[in-house]
Amino acid sequence: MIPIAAEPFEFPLDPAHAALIIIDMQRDFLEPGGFGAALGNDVTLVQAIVPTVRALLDAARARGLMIIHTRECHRPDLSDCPPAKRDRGDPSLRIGDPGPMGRILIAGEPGAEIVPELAALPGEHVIDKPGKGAFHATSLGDMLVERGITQLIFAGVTTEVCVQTTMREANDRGYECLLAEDATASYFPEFRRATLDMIRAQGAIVGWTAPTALIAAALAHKT
Ligand code: C5J
Repeated sequence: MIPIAAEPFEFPLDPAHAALIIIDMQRDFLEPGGFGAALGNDVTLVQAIVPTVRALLDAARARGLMIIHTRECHRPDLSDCPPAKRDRGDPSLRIGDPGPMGRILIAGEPGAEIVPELAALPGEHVIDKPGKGAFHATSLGDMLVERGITQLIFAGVTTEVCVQTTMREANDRGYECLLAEDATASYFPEFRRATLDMIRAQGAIVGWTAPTALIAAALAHKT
């Protein structure tokens, strides 16, 4: 075990049983013209973490961790998109509508792709998920069990929506969850801060948080 000086207390990293999961670093959330922007958000806030997520990804790759990238997207016929999701609110573009990067949040369209700086390498896993949580209606749970994974390191967007939902799903399934504090972002900085606080509150009720530099240093540590 490699101790990481995490919050609210030390995280005992076990690299042989840890995976990195990068949530939804897609053009539709990070670039103008995508779903995030259609909801009225300033995408520069989430773009800013790309270099930090890349540093964490490089450290995990160097250590040989299992690496999982998720993409929130739907089938072209929208059969996996409940009307309650598509019809809610008043976005300038809804899921499935044509936009500057193709149809919004549709698998196979340019907007659903992961940004080039963080694109998956051969051997890394890419999970398309119709929900906010990555365990819902995907094979993620089976993949992790098959690999004997017990710890998940999280990065990605948005902190309070898909990252937090997936951490809670993982926590309920018995995984030890560590969120890289500076490798996650929200369109609402106060929501990011509140999510970090609620994750580590009450003795790590959902999991731990730590800066990317400490996680990367632990991953580089020779055991
Ligand atoms: C949202 C996500 N915010 N990836 N998706 O709708 O957090």
